[in-house]
Amino acid sequence: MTAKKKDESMSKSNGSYEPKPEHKFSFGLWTLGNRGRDPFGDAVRRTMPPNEIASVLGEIGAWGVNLHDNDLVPIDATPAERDRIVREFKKACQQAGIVVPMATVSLFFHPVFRDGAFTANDPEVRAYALQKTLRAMDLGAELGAKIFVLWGGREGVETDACRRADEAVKRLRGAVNYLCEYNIARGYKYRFALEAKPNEPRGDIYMATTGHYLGFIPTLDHPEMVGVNPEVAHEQMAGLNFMHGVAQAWEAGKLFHIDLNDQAPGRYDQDLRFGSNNPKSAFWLVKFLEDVAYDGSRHFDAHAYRTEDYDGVKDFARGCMRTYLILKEKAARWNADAEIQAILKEISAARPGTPKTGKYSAKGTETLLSHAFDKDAIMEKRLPYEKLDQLTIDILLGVR
Ligand code: GLT
Ligand code: MN
Ligand code: MN
Repeated sequence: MTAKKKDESMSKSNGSYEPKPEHKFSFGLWTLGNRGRDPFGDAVRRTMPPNEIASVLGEIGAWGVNLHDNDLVPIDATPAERDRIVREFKKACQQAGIVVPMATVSLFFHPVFRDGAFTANDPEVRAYALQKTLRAMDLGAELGAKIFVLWGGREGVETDACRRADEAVKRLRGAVNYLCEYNIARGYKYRFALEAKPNEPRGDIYMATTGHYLGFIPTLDHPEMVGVNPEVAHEQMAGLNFMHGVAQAWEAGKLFHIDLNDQAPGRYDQDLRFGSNNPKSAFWLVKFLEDVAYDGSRHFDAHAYRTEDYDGVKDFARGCMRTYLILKEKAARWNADAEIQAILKEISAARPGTPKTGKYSAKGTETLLSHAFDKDAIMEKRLPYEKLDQLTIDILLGVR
C-alpha cells in the first residue's frame, strides 16, 4: 500500500469510529479530572476545572458528563457560591453541547465517612450522609440528571467486630427507602443505580457484587425505582464474568447504568481505559449491550495512566470510545457471519422426538416421565465451540 493510500484508509476507519451523541458516551468529571494521585504518590496533573472538562468532552465528541456533588461544588461552599458555580457549569455544558445524564454523591472522600456513611455506627454520620445525598439529588435534578448513582465505597469494614453485617444491610435499606420517598416528594423522577465493589477502599465492602444488589433491591419499599450500575473492574476484582452479571441485571429490568473500564485480575483497582486489558471480554460485553439494544449511558469510569499529561488524557478518553465502536462493529460482523450463524443453529437444534418442556402441565409431565432418553445418541451431536471461539478470535484479530 502506498503511504497516501494507507493514510486514506486510516482516516476512513478513524471516521467510521467517530463518537456521536446517539452512542451516549459519557465520562465523570472525576475521570478526565483525575490527577493521577495514588496511595504512594502525589498528583502528576494540574486541577482541570469542571467547565474546562465539559469543553474538552465536547471537543472529543462525548455526549454526557456525570458528577459527584463535590466534583463541582466544594463541600463547604456557601449557597451563593453553589448557585454561581452551577449557573456557570450549566452554561459551559450548553456551549460544549454536553448533557448531564447522571449525578451521584461523594460519601467516601471526606474523613467524616471513615466508618461508612449510611451504614456508619454514629447516627450523626448517617444523618449527615442522608442530608448530603438529598442536596446532591437537588443538584443533579437542577442539571437535568435522570439517573442517580449510589456507590458505597466506605460502607464496609476492616474488622467485623465493629457491627453486625445484617445491621448494615438494614441501615442501607432504610437510607435508600428514605431517598426514594424524597425522590417522589420532589417529583425528580430519578432512577437510582446501585454500584457494587468487593473491596478498596475498605478491607471488605458490603454489597460486594451486582448480584448482592439484585438480591437487595426487591426488599426495598420502591423496588421499581432502583436498579444497578455494574462496573467492569469491580466485578473483575471479585473474579467474576462481568457480562454475566450485566446480563442478569438486564434480564431483571435493572440495568439502569453501566461503568465501563478495564482491570487486570488480582491487582488493585486500576480503572483502565475500556478494553485495554481484556479486549475479548470487552467484546462480549459490547456485543451483549448492542444485541439487547441497551439504551442507557455508556459511561467510562476510568482514568488515564499516571504517566500522561492532558493531551494523554484526551488520547485515553478518545480511546475508550473508539474501542467501544470498534467492538460494536466486530459484534455486527460476528452476527452477520454465516459460518458462525450455522454453528449456532446446529448446537441448539432439537433431535426429532424430544419431549417438549417449558411450562408445567400434568399431561406433559406424564410424557416426560415415560420418555426413554438415548444418551449415546444425544452424545453424537457435536459442540464445535473451539471452532466457534476461533472464528471469534479471527474476527477480533482482524483476519475475518
Ligand atoms: C469512584 C469509584 C467509582 C464510582 C464513582 C461513583 S466514584 O471513582 O471508583 O467506581 O463509580 O461514586
Ligand atoms: Mn464506578
Ligand atoms: Mn472503579
